[in-house]
Amino acid sequence: MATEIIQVPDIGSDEAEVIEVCVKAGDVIEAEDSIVVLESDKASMEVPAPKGGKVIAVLVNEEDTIAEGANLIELEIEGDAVPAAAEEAVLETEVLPEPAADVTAAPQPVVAESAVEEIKVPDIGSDEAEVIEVCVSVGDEIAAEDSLVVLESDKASMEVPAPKAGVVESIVIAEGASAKEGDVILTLKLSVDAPAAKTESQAENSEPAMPSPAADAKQARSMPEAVKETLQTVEGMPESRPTGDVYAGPAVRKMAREVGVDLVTVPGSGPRGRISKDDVKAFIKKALKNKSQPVLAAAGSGIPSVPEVDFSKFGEIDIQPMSKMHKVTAQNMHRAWLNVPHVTGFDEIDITDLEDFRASLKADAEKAGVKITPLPFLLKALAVCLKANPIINASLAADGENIVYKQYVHIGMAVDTPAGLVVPVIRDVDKKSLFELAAETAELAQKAKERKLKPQEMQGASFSISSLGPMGGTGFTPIVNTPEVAILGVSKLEVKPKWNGTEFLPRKMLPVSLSYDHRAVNGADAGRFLLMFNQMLADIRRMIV
Ligand code: CAO
Repeated sequence: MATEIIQVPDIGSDEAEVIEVCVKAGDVIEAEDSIVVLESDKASMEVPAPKGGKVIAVLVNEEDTIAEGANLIELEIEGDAVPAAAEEAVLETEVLPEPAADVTAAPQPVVAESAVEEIKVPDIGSDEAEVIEVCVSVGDEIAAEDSLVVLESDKASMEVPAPKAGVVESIVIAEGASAKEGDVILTLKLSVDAPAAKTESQAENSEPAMPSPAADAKQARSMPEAVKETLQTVEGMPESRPTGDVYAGPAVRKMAREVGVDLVTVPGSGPRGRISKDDVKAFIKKALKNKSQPVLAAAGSGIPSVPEVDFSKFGEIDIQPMSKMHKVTAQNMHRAWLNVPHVTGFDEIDITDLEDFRASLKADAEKAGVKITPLPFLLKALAVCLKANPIINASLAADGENIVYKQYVHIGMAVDTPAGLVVPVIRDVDKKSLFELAAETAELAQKAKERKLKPQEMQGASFSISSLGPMGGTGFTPIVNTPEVAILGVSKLEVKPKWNGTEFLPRKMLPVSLSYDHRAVNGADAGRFLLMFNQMLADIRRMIV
C-alpha cells in the first residue's frame, strides 16, 4: 500500500478559503468523492479525490486560506496503484472552472456611445453548467463586476460577473437552462464611455447602481458577523431567507434539489452560515418528525406535543380504535382551532311568540308529513341575516389578500350520529319554505345517522349551525368550520322570568352563541348579525320585511 499527499490543483485564482472539509482521518473514500470545498472571490468549488483510498490524515482546516499545491490529505491508495505525482493526479481528474474573474480581467475595447453588446458565458471549465440563478432583470443598470448569473456544474458553482457597466436590454438565458461557453447570457446597452473591465481599485471605489441579489449575497459573505445574524436561526427553527442568500456548495444544492428541499429554509451550521449536507439531512429529519406527531400534537406549529401517559398505571383501561370519521373530525377541529383566532359572542332570544306560532303549525305540518322543530325557523332567520351581513357568509381567500363573498346561502348542520359528528349541507336555504327546510333537515339528519350521505351533500357550506337543543346547556363555544368564518351554537330553550317594565312574565328564552374568525369578522360585525338574528326570531314578521 502506497500513501500519497493530495494537493490543491490549479483553482484559477491565487488563493481560496477552505469552506468545508468533507473527509476525516479513517474515512475510506472513492475517486471523485469531495475532499474539500474551496471558495475564491468568484467561485466555490469542490476538490474531488483523484483516486480512492483511506484517509490517513487531513492536512487542512476549515477557514484556512490555501493556494495551488497546498497539501490537503494523506491518502493510503488502494491496491497496487502506481503513485502518480499528486498534482498531476488531481489535475487529471478534475478540470476546475476558469475563474469568472478572468472575464473581467480581459482587456475590453473602448465602446461607442449606446453600443449594445452580447455578454457571453466565459470558459467555465466544464462542458456545460446549469443556470441556477439569473441575478439581473431587464432594465437593471449594472456596474462592471456585478454578478449576472450563477452557474453550477457538477463540481462547482460560480457567479459570472459583468465585464462592463450598462443597462440590461434583454436576458437571453433562463433559469434552469444549461449553458456552455459562448452562450449569450444577455445583451447590455453599454454606458457612455463605459470603461472596459474596471481595475481593482476602480471597482473598489465605485458603487454599483443597483446591486443584484447575488451581489448582495457576495457582499454578505464578506461580512461574516452580519451574515451570521441574518442566516442563523433561533433554537434551530428555520427562518426563511431571501433566495439570493443561500450559501451552499454545488453538491449540497444538488442533494437539496433531488429531495425537494428549499435551501432558503435550511439553517446553515457551517462557517458564515454555509449549508452542509448534514444540515439538509437534519432539516429533513426534523420535518419528518414533526409530520409524524400524533393528532394531539400541533404538528409543525412549534407547540409542544402532549406527553404520552400510561393510564394503566392508575387503574384498569380499555383501548378502542377511533372511527375514521372521528379521526377526520379531530383533525378538522384541530386545524380550525390552530388556524382561526376565535371569538364567541352570546345572546338570549325571546322566542315565546315563535313557539306559539310553531305550535299553531303543528296540524298543517302533520298534513304535510313534516315535524316542525325550532330549527327550520332558525335556518330561515339565518338566511335573511347572512344576506344582510355578507361578511358572516364569506371566507378568507387562501392568498391572505382577499375575502370571498358568497352569493349563495348553504348552511352546514352539525348532526350527532353513533359514528361521530357529521355536517350535511342544506343548500339555498334562502330559497326554501319552512316546511321544505323541516323536511330536508329531517331527511339529511336521518341519512347522516344511517351513513348514507354522499360526499357532495357534505360540501359547500357558507355557514354552519350546531344545535345541541335540549342537551345544549346554557351556552357553548362552537369551533368555526373553517374556511367558513362563523358558526352558530344553539343551546337549551328555557322558560325564564323576564321583566317587561311593570311585571315579570314567563318567557321562552333561547341561548345562542356565535363563534367567528376574528381575522375576517370584527366584533361589531358579529354584534350586528346577532342583534338582527335576535330581532328576527323575537318577531318573525320581520323576516318578511
Ligand atoms: N331547546 C330545547 N329543545 C329543543 C331545542 C332547544 N334549543 N331545539 C330542539 N328542541 C326539541 C325539539 O323541538 C324536539 O322536541 P319534540 O320531540 O318534543 O318536538 C327535540 O328537542 C328533539 O329535536 P331533534 O333533535 O329531533 O330535531 P332538531 O330539528 O332540533 O335537531 C339535529 C336536528 C339533527 C340538529 C339534532 O338531532 C342533532 O343531531 N343535534 C346535535 C348537533 C350536535 O351534535 N352539535 C354539536 C356539534 S360540536 O360537537
